[in-house]
Amino acid sequence: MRHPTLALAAAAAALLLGAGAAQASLVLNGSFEANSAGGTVFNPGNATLNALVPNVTAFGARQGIDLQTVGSGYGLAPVDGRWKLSPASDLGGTTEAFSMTLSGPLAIGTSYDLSFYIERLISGPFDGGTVEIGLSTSSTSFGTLIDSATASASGWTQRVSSFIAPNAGSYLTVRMTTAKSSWVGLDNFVLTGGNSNNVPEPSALALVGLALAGLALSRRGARV
Ligand SMILES: [Ca+2]
Repeated sequence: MRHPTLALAAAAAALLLGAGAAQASLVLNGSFEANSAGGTVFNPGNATLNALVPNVTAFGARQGIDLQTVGSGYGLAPVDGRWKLSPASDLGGTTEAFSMTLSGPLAIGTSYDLSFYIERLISGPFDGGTVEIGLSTSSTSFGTLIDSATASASGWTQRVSSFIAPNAGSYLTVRMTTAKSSWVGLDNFVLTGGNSNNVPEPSALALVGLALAGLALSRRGARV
């Protein structure tokens, strides 16, 4: 690169990109890989599931969120690791719901990025459906709606969204809607942002500013 200010700007941009990529997810067990199950567990009661999967708390009125592993017979293999969770709901009736513990409370009014995978599962009248995502200060209540996703295609679909934290929640929550009899696979919840790691270093920002200023000056000079 011939222009020194351009090289400086490129270096600063690389620093910024590097800072973003290094972030760890705030969800403690969002891929459900930490668990003490020996194999797929269909229709466990909430207490049973909660004892099997740390940092996951089932709390819906309908109980039976499946913990599925490779070869369960329903849907594809988990998209990340060997385990996925599969909540269901009854048309117009009760729903399964769970929360995932975060590494700490989110900062109200701050932007966060969420990614997860949803899979359409079919068994009798239970066919795909819509999940709602919430942020809650309690492990056993849904809290405030921040996102939703529908499993309408076959296979896994990645859902990516951003939200402004509506409360200082320490729990990411999931519940099925009851517009139809629903059953989905879920995996790899990743939540980033909101902390100092996500804010560009002042020195990096200053580098970008200096580089841009230098570039503007050199361009102005070139025209004379
Ligand atoms: Ca997984």
